[in-house]
Amino acid sequence: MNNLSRLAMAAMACTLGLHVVSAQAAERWNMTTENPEGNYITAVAKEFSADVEKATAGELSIRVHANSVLFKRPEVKRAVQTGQVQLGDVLMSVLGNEDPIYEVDSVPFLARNYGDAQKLWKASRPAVEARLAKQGIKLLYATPWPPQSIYSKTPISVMEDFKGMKFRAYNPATSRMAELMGAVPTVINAGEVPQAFSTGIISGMITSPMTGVDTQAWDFAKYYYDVKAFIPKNFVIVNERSFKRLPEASQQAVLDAAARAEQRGWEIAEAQTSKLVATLAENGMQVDPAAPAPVEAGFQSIGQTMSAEWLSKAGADGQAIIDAYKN
Ligand code: PCA
Repeated sequence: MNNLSRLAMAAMACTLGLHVVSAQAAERWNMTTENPEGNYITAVAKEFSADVEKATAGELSIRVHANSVLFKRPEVKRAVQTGQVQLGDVLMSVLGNEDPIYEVDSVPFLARNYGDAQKLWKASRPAVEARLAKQGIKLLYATPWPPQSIYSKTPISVMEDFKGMKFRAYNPATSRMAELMGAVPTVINAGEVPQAFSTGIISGMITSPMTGVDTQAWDFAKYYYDVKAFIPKNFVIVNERSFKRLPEASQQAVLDAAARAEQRGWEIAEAQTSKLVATLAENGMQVDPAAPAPVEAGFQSIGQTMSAEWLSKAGADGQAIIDAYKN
């Protein structure tokens, strides 16, 4: 080693040393979140971060990176698992192909209102936590989306109106649903929805009024049918090793802040839903407070098919969740 590289090494060691000292003073984490500013799931994440910082008196600070700038939806879980980022917020049901337990909240017509969705979450949470724990991931909290409803460029009155329609899917369950509707599923990120509509890649979708407002759906879809087919959730997960490395008091502070975030998320979702639907109408969409009867019936039957399919994939664990949910 020449003198110059020795000098460089010494300088590096010095920097590292300083880094360790400052890390003891304050741990800095990053959190990747999916949604844009203005989305309440992002707001809950930011409040969670502020809450943790306050509760740990600045010992742990969490920087929230919104709008999927760090990782896209399909990459988030792996990024947290491998420690590329400490914390991630992601749609739980995007993991449906990995394990059907993750997509129980996306079985149409199983839980269509917040009360039922909360019961379903209570019944399924331990199984979700157990799966994540096996992969070195800890679940912190989950936030519900508003109920999922239909957006379309053209009016819908019967199930045949979906036939051949290019229909956006955002997880395995919505792909399957589109197929059963007779539509053609196309996977599109939420951020790319406006462009996909305007270029004719899709002409219909099922999502929440929150995502409708985020994407300004009135610019590209005229009709909204408030089917309320299911209530999916985003969950916030943390790399277990990073978590365990925190002082015990900070670990507890994170868990307490997570519990508060969970409570807030469900309250905000419920409080905002009707306002979000009203925003769609105010901007000129034709909002139907329910699906036309034949469409409601069509979804009912799709729900039955998908429930049966889900149960056969999810096995005894799945049955136990449904039993706990129904009791
Ligand atoms: N919005 C997300 C998932 C569910 C929702 O309401 C999306 O459309 O991608």
